[in-house]
Amino acid sequence: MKQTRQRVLGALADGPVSGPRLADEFAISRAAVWKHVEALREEGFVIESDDSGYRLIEIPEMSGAALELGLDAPFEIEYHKVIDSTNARARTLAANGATDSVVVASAQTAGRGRRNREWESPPGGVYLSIVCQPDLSPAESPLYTLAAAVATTRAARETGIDARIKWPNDVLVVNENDERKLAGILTEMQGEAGQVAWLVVGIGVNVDDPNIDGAVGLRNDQADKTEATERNAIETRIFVQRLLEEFDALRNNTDAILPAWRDNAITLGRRVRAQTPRGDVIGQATDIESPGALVIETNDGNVRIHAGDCEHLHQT
Ligand code: BT5
Repeated sequence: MKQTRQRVLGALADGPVSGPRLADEFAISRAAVWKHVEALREEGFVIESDDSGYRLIEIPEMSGAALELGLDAPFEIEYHKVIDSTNARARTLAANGATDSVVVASAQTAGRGRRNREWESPPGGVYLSIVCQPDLSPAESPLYTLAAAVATTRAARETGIDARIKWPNDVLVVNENDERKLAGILTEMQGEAGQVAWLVVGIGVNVDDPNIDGAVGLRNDQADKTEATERNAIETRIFVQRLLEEFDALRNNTDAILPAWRDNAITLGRRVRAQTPRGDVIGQATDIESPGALVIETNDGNVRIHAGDCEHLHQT
């Protein structure tokens, strides 16, 4: 049902097409065609009909079908205007056997960060969780967090902003000495006996000014007004599609993840303080090693940090 609707939408996007032709092409009744068109209209698509047939006039900014339209990655997308947490919903889907599903929402009422921290999720943001069943051991799963950070950074940079990755799971916009958080990533998984059963990669991206200390939105970094006006035209639908396409490409080419991460990271070369369960480590961040360890050069030699929070320090 959903697949046929998506194919009807694809045919509409390719040009005006008559009801009988759609019925023929997809071997369904004309009444079924009409029902699909009505359902798409309800989802926000503007579809006109006249003697020559149906004509797609407008695509909604956000909807499951709109996000799947023209998407060059094999994800099935479920869209919610508001949800408690896309990660919570994605975990339920994953536990029921789903894979390559993505839950997208424009607002969350109970968005989560790492270690039970809150992720503020006002309306107009992009909150999404990707469910997958990768052929990885649980220890390798940080690679997917890195891939998500690269994908988010690349999609954000395509909108014209200077996004950079901060280890391990933040995407920042950097202006002179000011770093603000554009996006955060929360990866959750279940696995045993050396194999991940499912993995959920949750990505929260600020779009409009979130009005949160230290945060920035895709549409509101402190660039000059003309650029900012252009940025207002950023289509969140295209941004989400580009993010998912980049993520899909990286998970299918895992050797490319670390080099791409190095290219987009701002943490490397910086003096950092990493807070770990075993105490703080201070030094110069020099590299990232598979599956996601930050290498810090300290007075006592190189230390590898596998998880924790990281603070960029001013150079001394
Ligand atoms: C993260 O945690 O950065 C991971 C955030 C993941 C959110 C996504 S949204 C889709 C999916 N569904 C969910 O429920 N979660 C995921 P962490 O590194 O722990 O950073 C959390 C900290 O970031 C908070 O303690 C605040 O200081 C700050 N923060 C909260 N909301 C923010 C926002 N909207 N923008 C920037 N910073 C924020």
